[in-house]
Amino acid sequence: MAVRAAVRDESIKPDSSFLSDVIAGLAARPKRLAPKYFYDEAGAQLFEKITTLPEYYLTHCELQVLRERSAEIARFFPANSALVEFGSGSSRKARIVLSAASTVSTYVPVDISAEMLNREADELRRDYPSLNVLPVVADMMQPFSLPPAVAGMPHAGFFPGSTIGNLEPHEACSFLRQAGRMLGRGASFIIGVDLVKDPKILNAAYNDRAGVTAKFNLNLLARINRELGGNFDLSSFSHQAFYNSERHRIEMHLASKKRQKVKVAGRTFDFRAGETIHTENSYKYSLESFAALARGSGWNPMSAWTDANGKFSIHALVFDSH
Ligand code: AVI
Repeated sequence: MAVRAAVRDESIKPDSSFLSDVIAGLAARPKRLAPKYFYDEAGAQLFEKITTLPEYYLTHCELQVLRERSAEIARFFPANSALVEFGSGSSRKARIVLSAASTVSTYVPVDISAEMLNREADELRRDYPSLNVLPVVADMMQPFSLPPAVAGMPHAGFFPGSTIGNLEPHEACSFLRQAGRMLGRGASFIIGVDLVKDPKILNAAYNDRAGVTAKFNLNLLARINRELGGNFDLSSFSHQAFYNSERHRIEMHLASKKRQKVKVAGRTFDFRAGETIHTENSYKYSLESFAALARGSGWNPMSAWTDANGKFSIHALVFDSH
């Protein structure tokens, strides 16, 4: 599952932050829930399905850019370097760049799911016998330590999928700074970023005809029912996703179809008809606005590539700050 440990936390126990975040989010005005809670097992499977949908161009386009530009991307990986992937999931995209980069001697996949990491690491060792694979179980949004074995090596980062778009721009900036401090001065960073485009294409990508994105969104309520003893009636909420052109983001919401009360962990929450829970933002950048964000976070934009239709971009950055 290539999802985005950025927005996933499988280690949640019902009595931990999931419960307190849900209670606080449903009590807030407007109501909100963090997108990292989408990714329980059912949510992760639904996301995998989303990446195969015809309307969800992001994955197809990013794979196209990675395949077409793998040789150019590989030039950003110095001799005997360590490639650190943030939220590695299935490492499907890393395989494309690793196959083109003989200079990478160590691959450090970072993910919150130990089980997936170890399984994928075994397969990578089998398929790339000369590659040293050193997985790290961590929440990549928090500072974490790299394996001591890569200490003296040049580092490069890899963060595909436009998961950076699920962060608020100020959070994306903190994430980039933190990654830069960890990877070190002179490190390169290859990042996938979805681009601003015709709202029709954006709206279709998050309102697919098969209804998978709607299921993915509603699964959050099902998860609250399963894990926190909630009594959400899923049929009385609907999926909403629309492009907010002022803020350059897709917003996802769950809208209450009627006036109703919902109980979670013994607490009651009132919904007005039409009231929504804001569940996700997915920011879209121009090549320039992402380069500006990178610059403001201590990174020097070096190259950017897009697919033939200019829908999705891959940026190469080099860390310039201390
Ligand atoms: C993981 N992330 C980049 C996806 C996105 O497009 O923002 C999550 C997603 N939400 C709805 N569809 C996909």
